[in-house]
Amino acid sequence: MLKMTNTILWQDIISVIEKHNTFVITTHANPDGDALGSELALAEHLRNLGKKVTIINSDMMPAVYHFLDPKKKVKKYLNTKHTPLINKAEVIFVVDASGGWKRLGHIGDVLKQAKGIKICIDHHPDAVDFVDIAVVDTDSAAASELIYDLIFTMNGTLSLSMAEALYAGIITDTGNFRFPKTSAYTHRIAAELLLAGVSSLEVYSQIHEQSSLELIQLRGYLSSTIKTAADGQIVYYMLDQDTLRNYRVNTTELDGFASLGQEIKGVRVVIFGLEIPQGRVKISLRSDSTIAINQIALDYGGGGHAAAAGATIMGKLDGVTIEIVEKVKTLLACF
Ligand SMILES: [Mn+2]
Repeated sequence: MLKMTNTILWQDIISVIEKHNTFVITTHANPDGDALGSELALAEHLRNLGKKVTIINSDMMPAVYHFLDPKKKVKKYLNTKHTPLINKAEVIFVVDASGGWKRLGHIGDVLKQAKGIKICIDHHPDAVDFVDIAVVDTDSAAASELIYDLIFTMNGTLSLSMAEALYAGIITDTGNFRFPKTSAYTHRIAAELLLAGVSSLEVYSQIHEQSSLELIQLRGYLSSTIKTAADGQIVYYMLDQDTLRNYRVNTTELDGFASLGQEIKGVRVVIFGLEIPQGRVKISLRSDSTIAINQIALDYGGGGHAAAAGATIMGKLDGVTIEIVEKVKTLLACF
């Protein structure tokens, strides 16, 4: 049976929306398609209801998502400009993040102290109690599904731009409808979004077919460095800042590099180590869903889903990456 819209689930949030006028929407650090799609669709929905809405994030929007935001409604947090606005907001929405204020990047501390009613809408499995009202559904494939559900429950009108934002959110978080949380309900929502005018090819192309030649060549280089462990059940590879500079590629363009190893037959876990400034390594973990790798990420102060997780760790690129490979080896040995 298909999951049905749950009015009771949304009741508290709907009554807060009805009673207030100024809203701030934010999401996790390094926002992805689902984070941005959820923010943009929710913002437009609230504006349609006559509300004053500002979207403020700690980090910049990756260029591939600019097509969703031609009027540049998504702002990067600037202390002097946005702190008064955040303090004045009656309601603060946190979407696609429920792991606490730290997940939101440097804007988190400001939001934490703000007086407005705090609401969280998310689907991550490591939710903590940090807001006044939370709807966290770990069965949802994307936060965009939940935003769709809220808009639908409120009888909101779905414009083409809202539908595109939600569709972008769903395809990025489901890996184009292939990850395990992709449900019949996901496809039902997608159907509604297509009926609202979304072109699946156009959205896909905007997100996945905008690479520079250098990026593809870097992927070729990285592919040639892939190493295996545990009889090929684990693959791992790493990228340092010098190589990134040589290929003239930005850290923000590396979306999808973590799943590169998943295309190899027999691979259960992929570990991608990326050297980032200040002596840190960003570890991305992917699994084929037969094994949950988010606990390893959590142990290092990171988080994520069973099949896709990550953490930022102090240390040297090869040292940190090998350490994680060893952790995964141990984990695999237990299954
Ligand atoms: Mn998400």
